[in-house]
Amino acid sequence: MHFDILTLFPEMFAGPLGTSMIGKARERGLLSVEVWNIRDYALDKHRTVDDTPYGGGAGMVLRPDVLVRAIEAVRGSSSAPVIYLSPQGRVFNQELAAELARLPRVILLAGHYEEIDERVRQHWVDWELSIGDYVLTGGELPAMVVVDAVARLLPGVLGDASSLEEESFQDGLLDYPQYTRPAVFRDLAVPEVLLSGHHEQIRRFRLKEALRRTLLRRPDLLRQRELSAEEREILEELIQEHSCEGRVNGSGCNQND
Ligand code: 9WO
Repeated sequence: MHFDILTLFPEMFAGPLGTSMIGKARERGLLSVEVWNIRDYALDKHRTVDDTPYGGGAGMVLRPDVLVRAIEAVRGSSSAPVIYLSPQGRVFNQELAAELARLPRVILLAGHYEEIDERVRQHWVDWELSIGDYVLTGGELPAMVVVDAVARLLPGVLGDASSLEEESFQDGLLDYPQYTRPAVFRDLAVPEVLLSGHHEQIRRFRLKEALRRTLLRRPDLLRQRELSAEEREILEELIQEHSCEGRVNGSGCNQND
């Protein structure tokens, strides 16, 4: 898969996308990332990329001629979608990451501080994505978040095929708790079942703890997800244990209770 990133700050991307799993995956040719400087498409002597807003007011606006020159140069004749990172976009999630991972190429447009001219948004941007309900100084960090979330889904990137399989076992649930040696640390014991070697009991324990965390911390995720018969049975047990019936955001039914 290929990512093109259009930005005014190309140097921001070197570290995060050159290190660790993503850096290795790029070296191995499993994915490629090209970072383009929007300023290279400004043609005047001072390489101006922005201008004052029509109607007045604070801030500056990225010029449509410069942006569109950059977008068209990078896109060429490809049909890769242009994705603008903005707080006004659809909220990015795992499902969208999986959808993007099926595409051969995407173009990420990261603005910085100022907004883009609305005509570019309406006629050249295909998708507008937000990584969450907060405002940043620019779309660069969100662009890196999208690359990271999508890249780890590409075949071979995580190396260990079972990590994704494991994840899909509990797709849409929060992770179960993990423990490592020693079995007792400062009087705190690892749950007995994990030392037992009973694989079926361990599987059920993990499923129950994943469901417990999801019920207590993110009940909204349970409402979005289909549950198997076993999961529904375990959830009933949990609702009893925590007295959560009908008040999943009430006392005893929250994180840390
Ligand atoms: C800047 C500004 C200046 C004066 C008046 C109004 C203004 N609005 C903005 C503004 O919203 N700037 C954004 C900064 C423009 C797009 C790039 N920026 C950005 C992206 N901030 N936060 C994001 C972002 C993207 C995806 N998910 C979360 C946050």
